[in-house]
Amino acid sequence: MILSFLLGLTMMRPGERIVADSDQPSASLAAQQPGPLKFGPPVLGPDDKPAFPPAPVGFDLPREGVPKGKVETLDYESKSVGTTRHLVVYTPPGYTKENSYPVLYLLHGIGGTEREWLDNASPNAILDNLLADSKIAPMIVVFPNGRAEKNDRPEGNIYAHAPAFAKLDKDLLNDVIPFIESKYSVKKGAENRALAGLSMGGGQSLNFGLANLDTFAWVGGFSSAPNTLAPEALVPEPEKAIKNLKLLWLSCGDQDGLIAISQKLHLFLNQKNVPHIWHVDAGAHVFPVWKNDLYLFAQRIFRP
Ligand code: FER
Repeated sequence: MILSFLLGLTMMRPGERIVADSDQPSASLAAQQPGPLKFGPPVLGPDDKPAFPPAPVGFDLPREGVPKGKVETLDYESKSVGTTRHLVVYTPPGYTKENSYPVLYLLHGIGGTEREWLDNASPNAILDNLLADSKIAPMIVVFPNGRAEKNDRPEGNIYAHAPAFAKLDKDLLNDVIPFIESKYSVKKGAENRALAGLSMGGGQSLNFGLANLDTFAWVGGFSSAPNTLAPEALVPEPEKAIKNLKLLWLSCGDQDGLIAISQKLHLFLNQKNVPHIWHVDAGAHVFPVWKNDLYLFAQRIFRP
């Protein structure tokens, strides 16, 4: 499903996500049920600009003559959730057990599932093309389901399931990663694991990545949602983050009302001298922004 989401904008564009606005007729319903927080229109400061030029046209389209990676859906037993769960895995073209690979764990948004990236962003084409152009390290990409509860489909009021997103760390650390590392030829150690995601998955990546610096050295939040912890809670020990992280990536669209969350973290990280990338793209809370983020982020992970 594509969740439409309008954040700080007055006009809806195709493919955009909506945030229910409590001034709308459904106000009484919204008052009783968990719903999105309201954010005003983005207020941009001097730092809020692109760190990199946008991806070239066609970066996300399958290119003739470019070897293609493999995408498969697998089931694993999750002890922490107590069910068999699905995840999607991309292995790069030429994947062989003779080699071993770093792994990017890439998380979806509040209305998505393990298929959201695949169904909306052609991440496999983006990665195949980057690899063919020698712009990324060959890597495995794992797309888990971010809703750590027995029924993990985006049904009913999707905001009511925010607490399940907050529990993904156990599933990720104790079930998903061991499963992937037993099944694929994977390089171990934090410097070979990246955690990134969009919106709700961006908040999860910052929350879990920064709390588990022994597990992940490359962390990225794309248009991170209100599930993102406060900066002081995310980075309680700046020295430790500075020492352990190889990349901390923050990005957001310049028309996305949620940008205030990332702006606040960016300013805190600057105050504490924690190196990071702050990339503000042109766009709202939409997949074109996240595709570009994946294109840029993938080129900066698993590098010396
Ligand atoms: C919220 C607004 C947006 C929220 C979550 C989101 C949990 C997530 C959006 C997305 O994943 O696209 O108030 O609260």
